[in-house]
Amino acid sequence: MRSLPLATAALTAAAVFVPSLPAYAAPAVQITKVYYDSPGKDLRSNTSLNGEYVTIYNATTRAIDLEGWTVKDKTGYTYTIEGVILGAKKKLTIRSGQGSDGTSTVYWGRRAYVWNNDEDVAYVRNARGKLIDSCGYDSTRYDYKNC
Ligand SMILES: [Ca+2]
Ligand SMILES: [Ca+2]
Repeated sequence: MRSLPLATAALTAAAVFVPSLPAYAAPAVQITKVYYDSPGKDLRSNTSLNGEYVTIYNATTRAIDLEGWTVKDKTGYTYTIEGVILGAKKKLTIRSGQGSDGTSTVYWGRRAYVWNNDEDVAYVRNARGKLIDSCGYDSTRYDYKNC
């Protein structure tokens, strides 16, 4: 039997495989908002730092254990989620400053901003480091981005 050239074989495999996938698979956990320019002057007060946040959303109908998941910016600042099981259709807000973690809000604990006012990208990865969702922006005309 004549073997197909490699490229053709790969193309054939892809042609068979792709149609079986949904046209668009929405991430199980989605970044819904990055509030990157906190209200008022950016004087690094804890209130101002906490005015900066990213919100993620469990789009599924089951709870997801976010232990070990990370939120990262373009520079590489990383927040690792601990002790949060996000209920079905629930949101978790990660504020940049310091505070007491709750079920719907957790604190990065930084004394400096994470999300650049001009442009940045938020990445959410699961505990195994797989990229689950990202949200980028590049405008100073707005203070936040709905993803
Ligand atoms: Ca500001
Ligand atoms: Ca940044």
